[in-house]
Amino acid sequence: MSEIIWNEPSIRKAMQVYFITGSNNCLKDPLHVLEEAIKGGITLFQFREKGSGALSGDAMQELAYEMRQLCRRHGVPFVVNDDVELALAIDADGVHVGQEDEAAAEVRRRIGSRLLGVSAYNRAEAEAAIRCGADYLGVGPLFATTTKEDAKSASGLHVLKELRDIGIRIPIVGIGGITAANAGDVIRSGADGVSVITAISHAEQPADAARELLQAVHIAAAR
Ligand code: FQP
Ligand code: MG
Repeated sequence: MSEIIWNEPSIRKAMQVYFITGSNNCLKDPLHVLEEAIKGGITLFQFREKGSGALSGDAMQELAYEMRQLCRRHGVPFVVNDDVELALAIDADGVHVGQEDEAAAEVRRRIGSRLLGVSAYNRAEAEAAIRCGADYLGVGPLFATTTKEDAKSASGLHVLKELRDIGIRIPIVGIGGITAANAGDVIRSGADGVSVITAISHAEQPADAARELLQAVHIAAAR
């Protein structure tokens, strides 16, 4: 059984550098990329096996299980994208769902106290997600991204500011086109952390990329 007891400080901390990947996002062995990212200090991981060339069936499950074990060995919490069944089968620490996925309230019912993340593009989606029991919001795409084929257009950082201005306090991770160069702006606009695929998975040295992101988040959060 997933042994993590989530509370607001531990969720906020997990948001800092939230790495998402699947086999088709990686230029090298995805397990190697994840191991390097962990060495660099990622604070949360999401398994997202999706898009062209993605694994399915046993191969997908096997990779998910190996990644789950790697995260467990290193004390990095592990979240599954979209697939509640898979998350329960491999005892993930949480599930992330978007607006087109299984309803957040239903996911909450199925996963109990595991971490529940919900994507929000605007104020209405954010408020609905909170009502459904989300533990954190993934807000974006903030900047242009090519990773997700069906991504909406970039919202810009003002969405984060708006959510904080109307009094939303729940942990928020920014997503979409984030790099070490703009991560500080994301934090200063109100996010607790940054979520990335490409910035780490396509890096020459994923460990260095993760370290640079964490440093940018720390510096911005300290101001
Ligand atoms: N935010 C986050 C997180 N993770 C995600 N996977 C998404 C947003 C996007 O359902 P969704 O979720 O809109 O698209 P997809 O299932 O293709 O990823 F907050 F975790 F960073
Ligand atoms: Mg989804």
